[in-house]
Amino acid sequence: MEKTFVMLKPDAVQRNLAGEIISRLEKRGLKLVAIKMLRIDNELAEQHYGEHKGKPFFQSLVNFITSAPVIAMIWEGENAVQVARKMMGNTDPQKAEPGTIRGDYALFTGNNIVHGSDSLESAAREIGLFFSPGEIINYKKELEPWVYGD
Ligand code: D4T
Repeated sequence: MEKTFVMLKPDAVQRNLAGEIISRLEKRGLKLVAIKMLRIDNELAEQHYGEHKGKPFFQSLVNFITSAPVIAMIWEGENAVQVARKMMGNTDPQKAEPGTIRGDYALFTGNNIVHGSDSLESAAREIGLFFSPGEIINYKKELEPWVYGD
């Protein structure tokens, strides 16, 4: 089953939105297989956002993501990468549809409360950056047939 990396950014934690966002992903039927709170340091921030190095918003992005704790997670499910991205909505919350996480809880691109991997390759890279294999829990949930059918 596909795995995706999701991170609740510092603004989500500070604004008490962590439970709400986790609840949405859970209720959709995705399965949480790893979770940790951490304070990202500069080195990890630069690795995670390496593709944006050199862009005008890079430094503010690094400053923001290192400013307070985040919650890093791995969610598993069929087509989990695209399903989670769609639930998050447009990177710019003002363009995100109501009903999406950003469309319901954010107003500014720099503070868009949540990150989700944009491809299977990014998911594998980001999972490797934030988690060791032993931190990923392989388990069964009895409701899976109710989510996916038999
Ligand atoms: P992340 O990676 O945080 O899930 O965001 P997206 O995948 O939706 O969008 P992205 O990689 O293009 O941007 C990464 C991160 O940079 C911030 N950002 C982005 C910003 O502050 N100003 C900008 O102009 C852009 C494009 C927001 C998300």
